[in-house]
Amino acid sequence: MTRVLVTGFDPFQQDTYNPSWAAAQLLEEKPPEELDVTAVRLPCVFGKSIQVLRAAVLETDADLVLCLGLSPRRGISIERVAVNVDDSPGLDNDGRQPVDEPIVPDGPAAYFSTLPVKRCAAAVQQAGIYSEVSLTAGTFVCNHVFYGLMHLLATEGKQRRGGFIHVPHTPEMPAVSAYGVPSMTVDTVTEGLRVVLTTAAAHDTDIKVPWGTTS
Ligand code: PCA
Repeated sequence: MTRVLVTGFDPFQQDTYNPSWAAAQLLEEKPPEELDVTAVRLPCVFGKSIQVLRAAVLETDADLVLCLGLSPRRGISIERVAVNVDDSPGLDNDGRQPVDEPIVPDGPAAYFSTLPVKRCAAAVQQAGIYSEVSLTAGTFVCNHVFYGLMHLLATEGKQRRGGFIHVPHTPEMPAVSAYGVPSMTVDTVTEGLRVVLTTAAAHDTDIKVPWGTTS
C-alpha cells in the first residue's frame, strides 16, 4: 500500500466553499486501488498552513504528498515549480498580506515538483478530462504551501515525493456566473485526481515530450 497525503484548503476571500477540500475528502472516502489516502484541511493562512502541512506529513509518514488549491484554471492544473516568494494579491484568512517576502530566507529560489507532471497531465487527458502543466502556482498561499512542502521534502532526507495541483471552480460558485471563470464539477475533478495519484504512485520518472503536448 502506498500512503498518500492529500491536502485541500479552507474557503478564502469571498468564497464559502473550496472544491480543493471537497476533492481531498472524496479521495479519502474512495481512494484509487492500492492507495491509502489521508485528507487534511489547511488554513488559508501564511505560515500556519505550512505548520499544519508539516505535522500531517510527519504524522502520516506519507510516500506521496499532493497539495490541492483553487484557482481559475480550465482543468486539472499540475504545477511544475514553486518559487521562494510571498507576494500576496489579497488578505489571507488571518488578514495578513506579505509583500515580497521570502518563504524560507536563504532557501533556493525555486523547487520543482517531484511528481511526473507531464506524465500525469497526459494520463488525465487520456481519461478525457482537461489537464495542463502550469509554470506558476502564483505567489499567494498555494505557492507558499507548495514551496514549504518541497523544502521539507528536500531537506528531511526521506524518499517522499510531492507536488501541487490547482483545481477549477465548480459550476455553482459565484465567480463562474459573475466573471465567467471556467468550471468543472467536483466529481470530474476527483476522477482526474484519481488518475494523477495512480500515475504518480506507479512512476517516479516523467515522460520527455515537448512543452505544449501537455499544456
Ligand atoms: N487557492 C489559493 C490559496 C488557497 C486556495 O485554495 C491560491 O491559489 O493561492
